[in-house]
Amino acid sequence: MATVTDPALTGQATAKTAEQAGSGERVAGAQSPEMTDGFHLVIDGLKLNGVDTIFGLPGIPITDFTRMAQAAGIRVISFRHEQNAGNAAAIAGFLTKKPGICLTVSAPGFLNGLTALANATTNCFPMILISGSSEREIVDLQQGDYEEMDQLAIARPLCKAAFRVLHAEDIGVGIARAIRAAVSGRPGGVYLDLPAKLFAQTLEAEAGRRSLIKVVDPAPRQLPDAEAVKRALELLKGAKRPLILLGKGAAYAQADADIRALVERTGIPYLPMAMAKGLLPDTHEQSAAAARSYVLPEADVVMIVGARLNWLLSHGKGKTWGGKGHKDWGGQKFIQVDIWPQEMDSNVRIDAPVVGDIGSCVCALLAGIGDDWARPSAEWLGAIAERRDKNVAKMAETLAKDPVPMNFHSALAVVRDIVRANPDAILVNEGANALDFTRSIVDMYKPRKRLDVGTWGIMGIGMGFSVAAAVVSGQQVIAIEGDSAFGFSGMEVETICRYRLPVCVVVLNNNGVYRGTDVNPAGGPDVAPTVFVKGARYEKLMEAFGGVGAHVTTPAELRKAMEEAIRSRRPTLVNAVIDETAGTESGRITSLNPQSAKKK
Ligand code: FYN
Ligand code: ADP
Repeated sequence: MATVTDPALTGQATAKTAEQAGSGERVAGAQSPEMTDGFHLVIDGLKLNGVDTIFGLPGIPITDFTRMAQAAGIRVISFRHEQNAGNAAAIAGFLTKKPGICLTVSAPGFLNGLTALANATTNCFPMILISGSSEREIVDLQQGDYEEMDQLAIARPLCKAAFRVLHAEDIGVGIARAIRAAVSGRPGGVYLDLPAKLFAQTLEAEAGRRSLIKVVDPAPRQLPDAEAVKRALELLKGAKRPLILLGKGAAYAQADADIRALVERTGIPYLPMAMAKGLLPDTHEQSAAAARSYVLPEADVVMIVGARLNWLLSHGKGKTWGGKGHKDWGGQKFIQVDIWPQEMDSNVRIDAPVVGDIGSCVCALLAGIGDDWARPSAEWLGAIAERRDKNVAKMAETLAKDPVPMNFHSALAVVRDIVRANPDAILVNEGANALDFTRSIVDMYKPRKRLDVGTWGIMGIGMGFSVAAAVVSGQQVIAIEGDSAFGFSGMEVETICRYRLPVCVVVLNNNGVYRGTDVNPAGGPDVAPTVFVKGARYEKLMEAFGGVGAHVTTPAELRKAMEEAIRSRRPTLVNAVIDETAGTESGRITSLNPQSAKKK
């Protein structure tokens, strides 16, 4: 426990008289008790609960806190924008199953961190946004305090839980509540509001020590009901065309061996969602990723493990699932394994809900799958293999081409080889075309190695995710960025250089949002809204901070630059010039763009 020696308490105190003794006041010459304060209680409370890293951005009222935290041995990673620090904390939570900590200043800093907090909650990533805030009594009277804002009220609708601590003796409870809320049940984002005055409040060190809580079993196992498991297995056993759908919840659960055993022991084909790729190697014979639009409508029983039937899965209905119309169900029977009971029936009927933590649920399911489990029919497996092989062959043909200028396929064919040669590297991926092409072209081989835009399709996670992935794993990070997406967090290349992180950023530069070919329909001097400066040299940004910059126009140059980056583990940015006509509007979700009924 860090103590503070308060001259006000030490010097003058000794002069007090006997009657003060009665009043609990110190007797003349008595040793003044050790004292602590809000700064140190927060630091000690976080350390007590295993927090070893804080992602943040110093400023009023938390700058001294960042210094003291660093002095106390917590790694403080400072960013250039709070949203990136928040994204870093969120993905650290996904990778470690411990809440990632983001620390911001009040009001605008808090708001900048809020997007990341809401994204973390949407993606079920455990993180805690800790923000300094202005004084309650002034805010509640709206008297115009410095950076005045009721942050607690603003954060509440955007996260899983939100708390404010007003008294130093409550800091321990505040931190404990935040940690338990972030990781228990369905993980998510939590906001912890610490008004500026709290940091300077003092408390006797012993009382401070006693007020801190080491959270016991923050994410308790949630065992599924045996009847539910039995019902699910019966449904799966009776399936003619079964399919297992693995989502990022399954990746988060860190039950890799059991999930692999569930797939391999049943012989059932599986479809990984983007951040579940690598739970089993994408080259696995049971992977149906390359036959996606065949297996979804054709499957008769689908077991969903840690995924939601949200927009990414067309809400479990419509043409994607063989439904006639947009809202028609496809007739599949669904088994859903999820820790969040309310996820069941969120879009279509779940015939066999299995509520519990994925580790316990898969374990219970495996216990019911004996060696006599009937594997799927050769007809079903054969039909999938036929579609998959056709798609794989088509892809291979496209990847073998070597067009000039380079396009997404010829550039990503290199990335595909690089990731195959470095399966422990973590791939961060964002953009529209840069995202969708990378997802289907670049195979993943190990769990939790692909980090992308997730449930919201959010742009801007690139550099925050890359910094956190390198910091918490020590592994090489490869960030495949669309040029527009990169712009959202590009300034953090300075942060990557400052901490000498092994991050290789590849900007797929096609001169604009989606592509660089739009023209200004009004014919004026301004470029079209989606078009950027032509021939931008993004690599210079990295060089500006002492990192390595590479400007490449061919697959061979790209391969050389990436191999050198991985060999040296130096911060590197590869500006990969891509054909500006390559790519489609919004990648593979063009249909989400509303069309004007008015004829051009
Ligand atoms: C997949 N495919 C492959 C492979 N993997 N072919 C060959 N080899 C391999 N390895 C095939 C797959 O079977 C599909 O073909 C096609 O490639 C696309 O597969 P994908 O990408 O998995 O599936 P699809 O249909 O695009 O999935 C819909 C989706 C996905 C919405 C889940 O597009 C998605 O996750 N999009 C995220 C979009 C986003 O968030 N963008 C950021 C905001 S953009 P067929 O089976 O023949 O169909 C801001 O503007
Ligand atoms: P994807 O985007 O890959 O489809 P989603 O983020 O939509 O995945 O879904 C993840 C689901 O996994 C959420 O419904 C969440 O409640 C669930 N989940 C997350 N962690 C666990 C866990 N440890 N045990 C059980 N379910 C989990």
